[in-house]
Amino acid sequence: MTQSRILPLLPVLLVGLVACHSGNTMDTLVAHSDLTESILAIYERIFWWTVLLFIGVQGGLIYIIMRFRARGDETTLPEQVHGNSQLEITWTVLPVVILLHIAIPTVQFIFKSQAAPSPDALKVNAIGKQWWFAFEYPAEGVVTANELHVPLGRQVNLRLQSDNVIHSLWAPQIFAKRDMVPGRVNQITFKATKAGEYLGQCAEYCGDSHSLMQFRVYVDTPEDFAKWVANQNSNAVSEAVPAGSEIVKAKCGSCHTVKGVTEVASIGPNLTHVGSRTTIAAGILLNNTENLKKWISNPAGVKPGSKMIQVGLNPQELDSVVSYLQTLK
Ligand code: HEC
Ligand SMILES: [Cu+2]
Repeated sequence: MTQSRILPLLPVLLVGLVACHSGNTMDTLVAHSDLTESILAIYERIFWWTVLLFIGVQGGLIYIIMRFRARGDETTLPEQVHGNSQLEITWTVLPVVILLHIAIPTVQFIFKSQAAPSPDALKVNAIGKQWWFAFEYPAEGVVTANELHVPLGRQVNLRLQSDNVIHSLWAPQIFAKRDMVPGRVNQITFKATKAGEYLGQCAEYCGDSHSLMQFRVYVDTPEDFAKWVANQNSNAVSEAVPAGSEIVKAKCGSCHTVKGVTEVASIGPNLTHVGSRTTIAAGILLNNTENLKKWISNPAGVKPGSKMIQVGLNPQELDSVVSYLQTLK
């Protein structure tokens, strides 16, 4: 529905066309939550008023140019008129009506978007780090990174925080941009309306690797979400690669948590179920053997300024660490 109303706009939005292609899950002209659908509806309303005004103003201009142009050998000025109450009232009242037509739904939406979440909303703490996102589900006891799973059709209340600089969480099709400010908790509440995988990006400059600070939102069916939570809740302790497990405990545990193996540490992403994620390093690398090796052997080579240090590992140690991490499903 929304897409079919948007389609006729596309030829006009040439610039947008260059940047977007179908399947781009950061396309702001596609909405998949109650929140983004409301925003898009207001955007469309403003867009069509703008089109109408453009046609009106340009049409009037062309009419006046044709109607009042000098004809033949005319040399005298036409009759000079000062003031026209009818016209003046029209061009005052009409903009007021248009602005009200935009302002009323906008203000209504602002109040709606600030309303308290319903008691059964899923609560998630979203914490901006340099340069990744931690997602904590207090009631479910789940801690993960860069991949936010939410159930389809249930209200989600994100509590946005930061313990360093200001970040901004933005997944254009699922929720609006909102800042993560140190020392306060901002909230955003939404209900996703279509299952799928959506891209997000930090939208507030936050240092060297700001542009490499991405995340994904997975809108799961309620059954898939329950399965995901159950899996995340289990300890993924794996006996398969003991050498890897030892190294992670000794050399990575000061920054990373692997539940049941290391102490709790939150300088880096929780690795308890790192093997179940599709990407690593805040959405910029696919989670595969080659990329895990590339990342662990030289984090700053992948992300300038990375807060993960280069841990000296020989090739054999690297192999066993990577094999071990891959068993942590
Ligand atoms: C000084 C703290 C520190 C140490 C020590 C450290 N890391 Fe990290 N690690 C980080 C930080 C911070 C990130 C997030 C970097 C980013 O995405 O910008 C990270 C990210 C990762 C990721 C990507 C996880 C994801 O879901 O995106 C993996 C895998 C990883 N580290 C493995 C290791 C391993 C294996 C070791 C030990 C050999 C190790 N780290 C040691 C701080 C550390
Ligand atoms: Cu950021």
